[in-house]
Amino acid sequence: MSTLLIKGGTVVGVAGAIAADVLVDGETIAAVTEPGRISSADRVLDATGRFVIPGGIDVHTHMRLPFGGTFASDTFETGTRAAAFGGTTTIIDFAVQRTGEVVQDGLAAWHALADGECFIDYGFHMILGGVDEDALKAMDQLVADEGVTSFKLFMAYPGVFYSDDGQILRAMQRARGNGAMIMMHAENGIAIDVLVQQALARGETDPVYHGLTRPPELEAEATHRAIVLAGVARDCPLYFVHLSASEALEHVAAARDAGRNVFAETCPQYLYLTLEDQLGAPGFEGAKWVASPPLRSRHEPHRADLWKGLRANDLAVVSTDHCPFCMKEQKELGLGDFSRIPNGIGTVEHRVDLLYQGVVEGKLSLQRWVETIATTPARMFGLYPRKGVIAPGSDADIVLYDPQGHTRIGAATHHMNLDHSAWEGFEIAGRVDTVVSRGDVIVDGTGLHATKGRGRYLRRGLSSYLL
Ligand code: DUC
Ligand code: ZN
Ligand code: ZN
Repeated sequence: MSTLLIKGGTVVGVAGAIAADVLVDGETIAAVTEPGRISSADRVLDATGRFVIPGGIDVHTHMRLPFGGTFASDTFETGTRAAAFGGTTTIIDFAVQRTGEVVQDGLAAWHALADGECFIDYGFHMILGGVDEDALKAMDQLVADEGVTSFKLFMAYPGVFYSDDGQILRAMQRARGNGAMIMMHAENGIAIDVLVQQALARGETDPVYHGLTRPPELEAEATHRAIVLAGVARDCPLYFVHLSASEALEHVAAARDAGRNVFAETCPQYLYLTLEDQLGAPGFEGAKWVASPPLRSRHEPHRADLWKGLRANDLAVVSTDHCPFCMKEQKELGLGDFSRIPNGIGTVEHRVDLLYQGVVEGKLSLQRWVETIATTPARMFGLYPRKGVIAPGSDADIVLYDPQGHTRIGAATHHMNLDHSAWEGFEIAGRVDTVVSRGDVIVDGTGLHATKGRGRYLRRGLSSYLL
């Protein structure tokens, strides 16, 4: 097996930043040593001036998600290639069971989409679009046999992915029994649909009304309701996806203060973008930023509160909710009717950089950057210590990050299969320099050095955070 020595860098982990060399043997980290201790290897990477961090883990992506009569534009091939360029070496995507479908068939369909296509390692959560007796049994089987240990439910999207409170409670009770994590899309979809119909009846059809008909109160209400239901299910582990609003965060913080098994993630779009600046762009332009939950108002404290929540660990993870749709022929489906715009933003390539910008701006410590983009995601979803840490025995998924580098984001240079960028013109005071996945240098300054299909399916264990 060949060896790789990463020397002269600063290894950053949750415990701090130290000058250290990293020796990789085959696919695995063999040693983390004081600088200069090992002098030779089959290949040497000079990491002088670079941060050496665990590869990014994006636990919330939607490659080829069927939505609103179309499919998310990234395949597992294009999406995982883009992720690799951005320093992400593992994704967890959402397999889908639609109402009336057999859960295992949905999982098989997602394996068929990903198998042989990925540049990086990947796992699956399961979206349950129809909680019934068969789906509940399937939860046990997926946890026991398939390495799928987390299930997403929707309090939004009536008639599509929506689960009612009874279905949610039953899934939570099952999860309490088998150790799975319930992931919740918390928006009151029934009330939202009323507001949407009222807005359309008034002739309010522009993209900005997507945001105005999904107010923060309806995210907060659903968040609180889910916390109550999980409590009734004997404190079933509960993880809120894409938390966007201050009021929802307050409910999560209160539950955590009370010692509950409640966790949450946010996404870069909620940390940086706003209803007025992006979603409210003139004409149909705002469609680029139609996602659910929506971008929140710049005149309310959401963004500052989310950064605070990240520092305080009330928000444990930053994922992307990567769900790209092109303007042409996809977002355009909602011309003249915002409710028909496919929901989603493409960010899988930029999460590591966008969160590093938080470090540059003094909103996040270096350690917390690594913790929220890699270490906690691995622990939360049963991949630790195989992933998420630079330590002997762990997979050699490593990013060399150059704090002297510079990144300018835009559609002309990104690798996602997307005809625009939600991040056009964003500047980052840092740059992904080299990306190592299980010992292979898959990206460096000269480009991509990997073939599709090298990425492996990850059977995940239970969350490390379970009591
Ligand atoms: N939100 C989105 O914006 N897109 C896909 C699904 C979701 O919950
Ligand atoms: Zn969602
Ligand atoms: Zn999502």
